[in-house]
Amino acid sequence: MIYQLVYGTPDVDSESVINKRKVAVLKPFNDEFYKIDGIFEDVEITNNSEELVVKRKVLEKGMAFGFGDKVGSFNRWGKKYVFWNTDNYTHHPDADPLYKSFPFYIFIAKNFKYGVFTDYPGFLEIDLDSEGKQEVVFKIKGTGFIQYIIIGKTIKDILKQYLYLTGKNTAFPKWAFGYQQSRWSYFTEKQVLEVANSFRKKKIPCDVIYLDIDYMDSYKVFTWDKKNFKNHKKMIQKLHDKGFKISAIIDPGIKVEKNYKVFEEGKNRYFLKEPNGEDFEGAVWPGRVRFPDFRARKVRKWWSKKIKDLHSEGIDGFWNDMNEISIFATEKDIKEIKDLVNNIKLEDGIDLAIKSGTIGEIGKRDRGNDIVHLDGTIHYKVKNTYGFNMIRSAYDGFEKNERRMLITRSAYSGVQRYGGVWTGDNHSWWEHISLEMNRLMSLSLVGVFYNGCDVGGFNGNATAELLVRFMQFGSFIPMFRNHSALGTKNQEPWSFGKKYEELMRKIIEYRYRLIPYIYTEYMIGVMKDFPLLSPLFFNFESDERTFLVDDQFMLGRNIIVCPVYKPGLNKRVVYLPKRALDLNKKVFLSKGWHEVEAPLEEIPHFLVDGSIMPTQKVMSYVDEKESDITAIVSAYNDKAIGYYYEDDGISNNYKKGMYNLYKIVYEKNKIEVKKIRENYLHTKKLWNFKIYTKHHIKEIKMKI
Ligand code: MIG
Repeated sequence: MIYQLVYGTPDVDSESVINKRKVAVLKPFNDEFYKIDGIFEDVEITNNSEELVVKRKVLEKGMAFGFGDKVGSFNRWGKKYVFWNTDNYTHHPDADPLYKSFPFYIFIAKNFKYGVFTDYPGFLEIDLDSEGKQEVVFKIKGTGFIQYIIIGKTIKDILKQYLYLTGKNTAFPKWAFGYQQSRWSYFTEKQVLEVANSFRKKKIPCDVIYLDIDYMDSYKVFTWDKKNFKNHKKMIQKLHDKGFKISAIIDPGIKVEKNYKVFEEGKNRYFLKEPNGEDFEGAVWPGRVRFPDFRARKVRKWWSKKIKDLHSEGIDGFWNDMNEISIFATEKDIKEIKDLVNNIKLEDGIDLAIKSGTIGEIGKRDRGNDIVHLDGTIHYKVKNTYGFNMIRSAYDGFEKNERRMLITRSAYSGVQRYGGVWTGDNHSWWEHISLEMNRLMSLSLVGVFYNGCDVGGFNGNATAELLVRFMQFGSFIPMFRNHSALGTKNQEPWSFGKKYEELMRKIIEYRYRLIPYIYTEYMIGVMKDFPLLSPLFFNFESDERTFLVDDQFMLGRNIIVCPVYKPGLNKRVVYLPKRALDLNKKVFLSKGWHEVEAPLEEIPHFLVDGSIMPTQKVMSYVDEKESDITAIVSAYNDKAIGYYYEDDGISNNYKKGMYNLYKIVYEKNKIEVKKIRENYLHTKKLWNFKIYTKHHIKEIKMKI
């Protein structure tokens, strides 16, 4: 059940909600409203011309999960959060706001369970009882907002309803689940090809190579550097011939330069404006830039055409960066600094730093917030949807029936309709392995199923051990992309000598073995609205202990992953909500806490009892060749169920039912294959079932 509450008089549409049918609209404070027990006791609203504050008493203390990739503890209860998309590039435990706004959380108390989605795309603050008085407070800088209360029996059901409201996930191409290599930057086409060739020469599987900002001519979007990427068409061809896909970065800032086509087309037509009607300007990588107003349909159309052109040149995917909007400085800032030079003295101490902008994070300073959109909307009221509309525009640059590989750094609720996200500029810190676990689980809980982080860490220098542990973790998350920053130590799998290269190869190879399982779980999840990566409690919510486990997660419904995130450790404690097969040792462990071994070459991970995991042979890239299937069967009591999904992996024909889905039931020595659907070309394969039971290990071979 979804209730819509309208507070004050909302004056902007975030466009996050697609489905208003079947939503019960409630007026705060009428009788109906108070009938929803436990949620609406004692509501207080205050407003003045600048802000609107809604305060609510909560009857029971509880836990809250969600808000996407914010930092801080996994359980969000007890803190205040700001939603104001910001390029906040040091993810220390208190860094807030960050790049994205997903103002949705799921509240869980003893007697209640519900989701709260506060749909407001401007400045929003949500205080989840930071004062400890069992009070939640929603504050906006605006005249009104819409909130949805989603009531469901289970967390799964609440998330499903949230996706009913904000839209289903768009399915990524199958190759997006292969390994991906990135770096800021591979500076020349020669370098790009060298990296790609190294993967093939060293027999390390890889599907995608990324191009960061240096492929462009002076950072001009939709251009190529004439010197370093002189033969980019040839480069693309060579990469494709070797089975690679290419993803190129796209920033929103358009360089102000006479005769630069994109600028000339956009000027005085498609860009955000100053209050006086002139195009707004800021400084980003290209120098002086202007920003397309993606909120306007005609601008999205114009932009999507450019994406389409680049796509037809052979660029397979895109990553949208700097779209918070991240702006280094504006004319106003420069003026202020100039004034400062004359007026301020060292004696002014901290004031000097604050005023000149040399302290604090870039976006925390309100740069250009009086910008105006083409439809007259003031930017600060819709700021959090800038990235959302940018990726939406890229989405339109593809053929309707084609799957997109699109990720964005800045986002807002509903972004899953157009693409996925990565968590921005993390560090090569041990703490960030555990942080990223929390962030990715939280992204899944706000409905973004294709998510990932810079594996290995973006800023700072990785050590060999850290990289191994980060890669082990990364090999079990939806987007397995290694990325690192300019000036940091290289992080390609071979960067730490032979011994580590061997370890890294094993990690990546294992990822490729798991592709049939990963892809099956992902696609069923896209269709049925459950995430590929999830916290334990998502699948085991009747077990209260799972809510306290924030350093393990599940990949699909059957694998429990327990990364090592501290140096020097060769053991860790794991919690199993159900008996499971240790996939390293191939022994069963019972429900409960265990200390398990975790030497550097192993990441503890478990296959839940009663399930089947289909795996394939290692290949250099996804779908390089046909493969037999080896199915690991975790059947303590001689019983297990598994699924196997297949389709073309690149089109949206799955929406028309053109796929195969088999349910495989193992019971007492017999395998039964049930066709749930067989609407796609199917070539029979040899399946080798490796069955683990409490008594013995056995094998069954058959063609399916
Ligand atoms: O100001 O394009 O998060 O992934 O490598 C830094 C350069 C701009 C930030 C992105 C990062 C990317 C980098 N970008």
